[in-house]
Amino acid sequence: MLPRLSLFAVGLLLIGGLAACNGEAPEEPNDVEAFDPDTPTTELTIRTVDDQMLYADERFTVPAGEEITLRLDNSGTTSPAMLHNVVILNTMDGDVIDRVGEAGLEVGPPDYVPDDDAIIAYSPMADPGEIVEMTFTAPEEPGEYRYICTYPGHYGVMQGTMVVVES
Ligand SMILES: [Cu+2]
Repeated sequence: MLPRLSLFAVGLLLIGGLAACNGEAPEEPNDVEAFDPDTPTTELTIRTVDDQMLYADERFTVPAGEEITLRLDNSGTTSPAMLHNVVILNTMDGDVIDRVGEAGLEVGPPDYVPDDDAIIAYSPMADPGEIVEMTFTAPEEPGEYRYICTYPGHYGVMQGTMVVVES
């Protein structure tokens, strides 16, 4: 009887240890302010939706040719499934989106980003609870540009639109 109880205790300790590891993710979501998706800006933070494969901000607007500072706030808590990045493409073309999105799996960690001419810029992978930052020069050509998350299995639903307007 005693050995069984001990095993049970060890099991509890293991579960406790795992819970402690999960505790690295913040209990509260990051306190990041929303922005107006239609007002041109050179500095902004895109958020994700809790533990879903979704950007909370699926659209933002930047002035053409300007230096942009873009942060990604990963509000998820589940690792490793909810790693996210932002990969900005020079197109809205569905074939290109599929090509880059599916290549993420082949490339693997840490970035999951292929070497592809269609990529304007990309962020590091953000762990749950992490905010990552990227800087890039906005395209000179006004229009709409797709951004996607290339973590395996995400790009199909995890997409947004960068709008470039004349500055
Ligand atoms: Cu993702």
